[in-house]
Amino acid sequence: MEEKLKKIKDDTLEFIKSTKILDELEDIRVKVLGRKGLLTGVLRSLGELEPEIRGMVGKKSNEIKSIIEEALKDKKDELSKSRLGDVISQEWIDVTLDPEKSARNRTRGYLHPISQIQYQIEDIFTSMGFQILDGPETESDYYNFEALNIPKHHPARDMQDTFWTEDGNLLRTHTSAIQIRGMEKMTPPFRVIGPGRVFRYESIDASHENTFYQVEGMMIDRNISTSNLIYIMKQLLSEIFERDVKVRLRPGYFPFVEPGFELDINCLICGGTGCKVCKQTGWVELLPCGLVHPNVLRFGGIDPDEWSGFAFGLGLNRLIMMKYGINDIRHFMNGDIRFVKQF
Ligand code: FA5
Repeated sequence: MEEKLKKIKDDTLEFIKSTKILDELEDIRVKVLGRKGLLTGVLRSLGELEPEIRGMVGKKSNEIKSIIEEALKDKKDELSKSRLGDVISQEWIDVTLDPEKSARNRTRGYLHPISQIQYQIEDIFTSMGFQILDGPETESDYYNFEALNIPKHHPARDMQDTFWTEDGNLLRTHTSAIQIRGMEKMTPPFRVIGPGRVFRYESIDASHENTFYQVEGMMIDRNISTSNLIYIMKQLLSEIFERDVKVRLRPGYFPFVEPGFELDINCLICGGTGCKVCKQTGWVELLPCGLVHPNVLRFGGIDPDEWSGFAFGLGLNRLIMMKYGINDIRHFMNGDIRFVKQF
């Protein structure tokens, strides 16, 4: 019996020493100390033993039970600690890090309101089947003026004061330059928008910048009329402002559209009573537009007898000013992070 007890003890301690798996400790506990375990069996059979060895076997069994329990506890502590170490070193998310104190929380960036509105407009138009085009900020005279029906020495060139480069190119004065590039690439029918930054050699005031943002839009198809234009413009404004806004359409002159319109919005800063943003008129020019001039279609390689279209040029800075009640356009470019953080 003594030998049997020694074997139970040695085998169990050897197993506990060698295992690296936490769950196996429970298995061996059940196998040796459980209700039907090896050592429990010995203790249960004490009554069948000769009285002279019964005391010795009982005492020895209880000693072995204590030794095994102790060894199980020590091994369990050891494996638990090393498992935590493994988890911490393998997992890249430290769930114990305090988010309030973490550097990541403090250095979070913000999308500029112009980017936000541009992405929103892109979503609105792509959901209506428009594709997004890009174009260069440094443009040629051809794409910015000539192909838009503004030949050299045409008085309409004075409508947009221009930054010229020494090699005869220019900083694009409007995103309409993207129109011709689009027509050259696409086969009608098509719908495109071209968002981007534009530059004008202008004096700055509450509603004029020398660097600002526009989104150009163009739809070419058979039998496009002013009704198509008005429908799309209304759709755009109702989604942007999420409420009814008062707009007016009045004749406007742009050499690249015929007829041309100015779509003005009732000033949301002063409610139409007059302020420095609307220059006391109660209205803000927001969205010039019109039906594409046949000459412009020809420049783009499109037959005006078969195809027609509308185009518009939306000023993004003024749109955001109206949406959020910002009373000075200079906030967009002054780099003050407190302004950007509000959106
Ligand atoms: C144009 O730039 C035309 N290319 C728009 C167009 C496209 C007309 C297609 C017809 C068909 P305009 O110069 O009005 O038009 O500028 C368009 C918009 O840009 C204005 O309504 C206004 O919202 C904005 N904008 C113009 N000048 C400035 C400026 N200096 N500062 C800030 N926003 C401006």
